[in-house]
Amino acid sequence: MACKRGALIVLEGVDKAGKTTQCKKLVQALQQCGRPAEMMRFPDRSTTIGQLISAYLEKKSELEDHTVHLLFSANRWEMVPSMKKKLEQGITLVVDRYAFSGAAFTSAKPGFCLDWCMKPDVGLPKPDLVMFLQLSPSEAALRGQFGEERYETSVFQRAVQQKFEQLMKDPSVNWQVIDASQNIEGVHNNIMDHSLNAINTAQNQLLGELWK
Ligand code: 2DT
Ligand code: MG
Repeated sequence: MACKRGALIVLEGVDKAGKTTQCKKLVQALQQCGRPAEMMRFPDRSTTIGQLISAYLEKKSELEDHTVHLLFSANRWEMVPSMKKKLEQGITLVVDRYAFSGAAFTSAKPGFCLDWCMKPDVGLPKPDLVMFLQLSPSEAALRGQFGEERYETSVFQRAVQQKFEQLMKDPSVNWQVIDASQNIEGVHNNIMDHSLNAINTAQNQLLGELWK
């Protein structure tokens, strides 16, 4: 390796846990201490596939449930070449949602099993660290109303939370549960500690393949 690779760091969690805020703060803090870092998010609504997904989430279109699941996965796969390139260049990627949201959200729908939902994402770049921002449904409710998009109801979010809990039992993934009920700085400090550890460890390891 010409230079040490960057780490693939993912933030997951239910709505209102603060994923996006924390991803932004993490990228800034890493850059400030001289570690190249960039933020990504899934779904990436900017691509052709991402626009189909975005219209579906905004309830401007209907898509069959298996179909939209595969589109979410395709939206990750289409980014893989650029992700690998950046990691090889030594850039740490901080990702707002990944395959875990994919499996948790679809498997929370009736008629889907977690195993089927994981399959399309098998072999994606494996995150060096996945932080789950843990927030109870009652604390999430205190942070305000859900939005207008599809899936933004407390009943569905509770089902999603249960699926995440099943996914977190997988010891092949480096899960860290973060208490998201603390203040923004407290959560950030926690996330920064885990991230610096992951960056140091990743430097000496090959990038893995998810769920393989
Ligand atoms: P944002 O509000 O973070 O833009 O998410 N989702 C996300 C899925 O159902 N499958 C996936 O693979 C991913 C990445 C979670 C938009 C919504 O899309 C859901 C919330
Ligand atoms: Mg949202």
